[in-house]
Amino acid sequence: MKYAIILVLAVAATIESTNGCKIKRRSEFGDGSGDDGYYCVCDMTYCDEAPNVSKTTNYSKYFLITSSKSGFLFHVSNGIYKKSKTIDTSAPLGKITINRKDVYQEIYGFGGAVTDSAAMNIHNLTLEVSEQLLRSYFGPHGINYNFIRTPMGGCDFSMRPYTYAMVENDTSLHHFELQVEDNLFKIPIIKRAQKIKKGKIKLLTAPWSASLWMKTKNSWTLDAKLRPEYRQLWADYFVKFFEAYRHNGLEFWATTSQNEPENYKYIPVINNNTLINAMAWTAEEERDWIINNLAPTLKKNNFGHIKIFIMDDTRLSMPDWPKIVFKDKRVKDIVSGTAVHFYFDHFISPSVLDEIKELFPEHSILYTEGCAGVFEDQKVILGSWKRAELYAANIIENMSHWVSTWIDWNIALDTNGGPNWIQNFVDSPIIVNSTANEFYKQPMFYAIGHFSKYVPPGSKRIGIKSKNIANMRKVAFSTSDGGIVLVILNLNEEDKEILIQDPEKGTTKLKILAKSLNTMKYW
Ligand SMILES: *[C@@H]1O[C@H](CO)[C@@H](O)[C@H](O)[C@H]1NC(C)=O
Ligand SMILES: *[C@@H]1O[C@H](CO)[C@@H](O)[C@H](O)[C@H]1NC(C)=O
Ligand SMILES: *[C@@H]1O[C@H](CO)[C@@H](O)[C@H](O)[C@H]1NC(C)=O
Ligand SMILES: *[C@@H]1O[C@H](CO)[C@@H](O)[C@H](O)[C@H]1NC(C)=O
Ligand SMILES: *[C@@H]1O[C@H](CO)[C@@H](O)[C@H](O)[C@H]1NC(C)=O
Ligand SMILES: *[C@@H]1O[C@H](CO)[C@@H](O)[C@H](O)[C@H]1NC(C)=O
Ligand SMILES: CC(=O)N[C@H]1CO[C@H](CO)[C@@H](O)[C@@H]1O
Repeated sequence: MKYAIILVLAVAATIESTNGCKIKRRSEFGDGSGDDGYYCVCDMTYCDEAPNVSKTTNYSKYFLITSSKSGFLFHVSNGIYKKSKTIDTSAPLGKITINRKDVYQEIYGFGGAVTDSAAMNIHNLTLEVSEQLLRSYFGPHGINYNFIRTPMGGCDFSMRPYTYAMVENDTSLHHFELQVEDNLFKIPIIKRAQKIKKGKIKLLTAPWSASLWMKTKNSWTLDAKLRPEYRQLWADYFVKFFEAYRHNGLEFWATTSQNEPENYKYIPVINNNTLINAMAWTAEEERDWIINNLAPTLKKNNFGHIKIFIMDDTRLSMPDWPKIVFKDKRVKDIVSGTAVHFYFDHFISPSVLDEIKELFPEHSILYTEGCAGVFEDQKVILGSWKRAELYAANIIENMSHWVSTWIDWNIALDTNGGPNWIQNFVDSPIIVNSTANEFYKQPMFYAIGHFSKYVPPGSKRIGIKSKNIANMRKVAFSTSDGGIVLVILNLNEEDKEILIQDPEKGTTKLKILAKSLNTMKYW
């Protein structure tokens, strides 16, 4: 794979918007891929909001929020459920039936990552515009994010590789210190987000690599491991990190023990030159380190409440990794669950998630990282509807297989999809153009919002049955604000009429636009 910087040259035309924002269209002449769509420009003067729908006294009424390749962005309409007899169900229409009695996993929420790069990009906007950006994710008129993942030290989305223990052989961690990336960028951005969200954001972290002197090879990347003699020191390092963030007023909800411990196996298959920050572990090593070092050390230092998740890697590591860890009875009260990344999902059937959930029902499954543009030459594509479909299909499919949380990668990147010290550029739901002091809400932003805004934390996935709905994806929830949400993704090039049936409400006929994502919500 080439990691070339490819600027988006598509000619953008401003058109009338459906939600008040200045929207631009990716030109048909872009790259001939037909991957057309619209994105919204937010600047000093204007930024669109995610519409709030709330309970009405009208028992039959539902709201339908629609975004589409044809230019709808969170467009709200409504309709009413009718008693079945009054609807002509003779035509061979597709049909989706809600089954409220079939109750599955709890949804903990949605979020994204505040990497060094994301925080620097946001910081590069004026205070006013950057506040709009943060409100778009975390504000009452935004898409209701309640998770932030932030790396413990440097990752590829940093300007340089680093840790908090750069002084060689500092085995007492006497010189441990947060860096300029934390102090000037990540901590202020996370605190502003917390303020907007009134402290309700759950923070997660993971290290990408230990200091070079702690590793078996003098290398930031791939198969270099933690030296066995530094296992306790590495647990102490986690405590130092949590103490330093606590000192800055930030508490963590969870940690994983390592980001992508198996990426030494697959990164070389994609790109032999990638120096991605990494540290290799086996499942057995990770399990024993958590039991012997991390968990007792956190407990002893008043961080025992921080949840520990394992793996934090792609499904290529499943089902073996969680099996090896969870079969050991000692982890039962120590490890909360498995963290999964969405790259390579297409290689392995989602049934591995069902298998793990069946074997170990007490351990939850979180999606902790995913993004578009990893495998394509063109990193940032403004207005790509295909990438909105990728996100929506992924959330729908994964939540249908027991996933409780869906956390995006960088919450904001620049127009190249960076910065990234190894030029491993990718796309993001929000692209910042600091030269113009504006940012662009991509179709991916609306795609996540169709779930995160309308399915609040504490909701549960419920069952649905369907027939005759080829090329449509769907998932339903019973929401913690007392409602029902049905999300439907239409991948077809044509509009579709389908019947929606909820035995408690009746039946309604919906017109689902070609290439659209729809959230139906009612109480
Ligand atoms: C959205 O609606 C809910 C009630 O359903 C309400 O609690 C909340 O304050 C509303 N948010 C805004 C921004 O109006
Ligand atoms: C419920 O709302 C629908 C659509 O707005 C309307 O046609 C209907 O009369 C309303 N029913 C009641 C009882 O208000
Ligand atoms: C921030 O803006 C400055 C000046 O426009 C630019 O040189 C720098 O690369 C930007 N930083 C990031 C992280 O984009
Ligand atoms: C650190 O320890 C290693 C192994 O004992 C040693 O080879 C190296 O010279 C030490 N480095 C410093 C700067 O003391
Ligand atoms: C990486 O190097 C290995 C060994 O030389 C080779 O087999 C593989 O095809 C290379 N992968 C790529 C993507 O170039
Ligand atoms: C960023 O803004 C500058 C200045 O307005 C503009 O020339 C450039 O085309 C913008 N970049 C993108 C990708 O829209
Ligand atoms: C575990 C799981 O269901 N993964 C799915 C996530 O979504 C992608 C994209 O739709 C699928 O390819 C995966 O199978």
